[in-house]
Amino acid sequence: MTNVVITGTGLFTPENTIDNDALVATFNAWVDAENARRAEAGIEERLAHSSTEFIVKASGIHSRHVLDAAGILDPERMRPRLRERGNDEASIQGEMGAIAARQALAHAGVAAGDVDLVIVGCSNLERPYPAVAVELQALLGAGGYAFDMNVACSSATFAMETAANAIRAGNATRALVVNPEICSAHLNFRDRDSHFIFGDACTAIVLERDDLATAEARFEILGTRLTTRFSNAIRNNAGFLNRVTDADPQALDKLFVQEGRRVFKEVCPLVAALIGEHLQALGFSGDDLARMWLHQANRHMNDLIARRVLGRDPAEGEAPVILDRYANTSSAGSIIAFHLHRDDLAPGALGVICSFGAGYSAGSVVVKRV
Ligand code: CO8
Repeated sequence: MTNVVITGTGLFTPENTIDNDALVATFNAWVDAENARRAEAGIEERLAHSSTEFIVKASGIHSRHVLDAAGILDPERMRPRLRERGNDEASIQGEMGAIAARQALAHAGVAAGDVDLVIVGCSNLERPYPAVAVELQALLGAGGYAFDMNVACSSATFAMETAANAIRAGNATRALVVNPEICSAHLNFRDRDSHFIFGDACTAIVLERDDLATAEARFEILGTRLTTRFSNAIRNNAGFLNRVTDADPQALDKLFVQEGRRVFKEVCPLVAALIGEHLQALGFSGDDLARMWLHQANRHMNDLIARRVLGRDPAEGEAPVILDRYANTSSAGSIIAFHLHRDDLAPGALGVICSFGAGYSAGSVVVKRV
């Protein structure tokens, strides 16, 4: 069978950062203004303040990178302000994708023209068509074919399986998987339960047929396993039918909405079982893992999943955490962890990249350092 290897990764990190204190100050300023409005209107129900202490304790998040901080931190606006691109300009996701992709290609020592599959996978695409992936293919000068896909936070691992299968089937030789996540654009910064959760970033991964790869450092994909189970606990009702159902496009259900505690309880066992069963099917166990690059939503979730898979507390660095400074970047999270925390692994070391989120969906990619 054709072996598929990961030979390069890239990461675009927006320059702007917002720490918890700044985010909470804006939120609380808006709450005070809103409560004053309510008092004036004779409405009894009052909104509660947010707090940095809660955010750190509940999630492990300290700060996040965003494409635009000023719009988010303006209590009158509380959403990013991004310039609309003309049809003759690169789209925002195309631009982020090109930066991350060029880094990944340089890392892999692959010319863009030798790529024959580009998959853009993310939680929200800035337009339905033409596919951002096809635009990115043109921006990079890649060949072959390209398409977009969306499996929310699991988009990267689902796209990796798709790319690996295309390479194994002989339909592609070198693939780029790109995850441009602009989470700040679909987050309700006036929702106390979730205003702190997300950040923006874009990752890129190069996958190649092993016999064609030239990069010295490679990670062979030993197997992929995906699972989905329908749930409304994480939902976003924005869609092209909003216009014809006369739904209010500004209604809050057209943004990210979740029952966080329920997600925590239901997703952790699902993910731990997925990784455990996947390892077993490949003839391994948790004891064989040198590293777990987990989806970055919540520090406690990752600790719990790692503990269940390994059968003990993870040692420092065994399940690297990047959400402290990136927050949840949806599908980019596990790939950022992989991008930043893999070079120290010795040949033969085994690891798992695992993402999970809305759907529910979860994907496991078991890799071996070659
Ligand atoms: N400040 C202070 N107190 C607060 C705040 C706040 N900001 N928010 C809530 N509280 C209070 C609550 O009111 C509650 O008070 P009380 O006990 O008096 O009722 C108390 O704190 C506890 O509240 P919770 O039970 O909600 O808190 P948790 O400990 O459960 O923590 C979390 C909340 C951090 C959200 C946690 O539940 C969590 O991380 N869950 C998992 C979430 C997750 O992984 N979701 C996956 C989403 S990602 C995904 O699938 C991709 C979607 C597409 C991307 C979308 C981009 C925008």
